[in-house]
Amino acid sequence: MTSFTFGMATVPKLSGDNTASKHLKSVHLNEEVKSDSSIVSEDNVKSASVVLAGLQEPWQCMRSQWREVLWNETRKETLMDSISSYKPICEAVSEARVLLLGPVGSGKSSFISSVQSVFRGRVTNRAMVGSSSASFTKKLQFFNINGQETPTSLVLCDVMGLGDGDPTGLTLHDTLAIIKGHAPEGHKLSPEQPLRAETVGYVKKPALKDKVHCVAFVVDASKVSSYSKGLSSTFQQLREHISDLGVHQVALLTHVDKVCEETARDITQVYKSRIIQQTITKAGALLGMSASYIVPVKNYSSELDVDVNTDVLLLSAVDHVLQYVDLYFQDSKAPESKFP
Ligand SMILES: Nc1nc2c(ncn2[C@@H]2O[C@H](COP(=O)(O)OP(=O)(O)O)[C@@H](O)[C@H]2O)c(=O)[nH]1
Ligand SMILES: [Mg+2]
Repeated sequence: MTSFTFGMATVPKLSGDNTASKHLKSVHLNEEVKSDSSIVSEDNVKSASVVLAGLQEPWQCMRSQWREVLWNETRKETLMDSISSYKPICEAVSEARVLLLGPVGSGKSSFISSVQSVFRGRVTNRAMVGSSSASFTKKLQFFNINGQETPTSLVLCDVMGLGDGDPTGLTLHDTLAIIKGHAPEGHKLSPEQPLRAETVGYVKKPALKDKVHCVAFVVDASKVSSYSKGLSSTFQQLREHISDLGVHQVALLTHVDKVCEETARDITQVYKSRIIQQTITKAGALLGMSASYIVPVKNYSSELDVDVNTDVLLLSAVDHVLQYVDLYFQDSKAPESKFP
């Protein structure tokens, strides 16, 4: 069984505006620059603008957020209510299944635990979070996100990391089998034993409820520039196949606290941080995806207590994912649905 060492693939162009690049053109000089008398000559301001446009500037923070997020308890409650009351628009489906895909250590299991923690009001480690370079999660695990009182209709699916040439990683064949709904919960994934009709528990004729309704790619912001070319072609090839199945894809950019000190200190700075904006653009290139599909996330890793702003960012990511889940259900309801 081959792992993810595929050749370059052409990726279907997805629509959506590139918010990041739009905003890059409208940066203002910040206070720090204006107050520095060695810089404020007309020529220097001009050249500073050029440097800004080219993004090689040293100024880290913008004055206003390039995506509008309200950071307060009310916003958190609103998001929690909307996620708790979320129901798939297809009657035949009671739960929305979202598959998290990404390299080992990108923060897939941590994201699941973090979302669980938000609803529990304390940091828990439910999905197995690992620190080794090998995949901790070998089984296909479904995590039902519990709301404040009752379970939500959201199920996050955790699997081992993508192969990227690693023979122990998840294969394209198994990834697609999971998305098509053939894999039973708890199935132990192994590149030597690909999922097939003879596999115990194999779902021969998956219904809509058995399938994955949205894929969320998970990438580590601190590694976006160092991920291999092979991983990029793996992503792009995967995206092509997943798009053929009619499944929408988004991406979560984790570890944002590791790339921007300001954001590590205060998560509400995340949409003001130029470094994070640039990293989102880079992640878009890595994934072959417009920046508008990518949201930054800071998972709970070493914290003992939840924090309202981190909660808002995590819940906003879930809300973002659910929008694309809904699109899938809308597509599947359309009379001219071309679902395989
Ligand atoms: N600082 C920081 N650490 C993170 C974040 N997300 C995950 N981690 C850490 O990264 C490591 C790998 O995370 P894990 O969830 O096991 O990755 P997985 O292999 O994709 O499931 C763990 O030590 C986590 O605590 C994050 O957003 N920020
Ligand atoms: Mg994991």
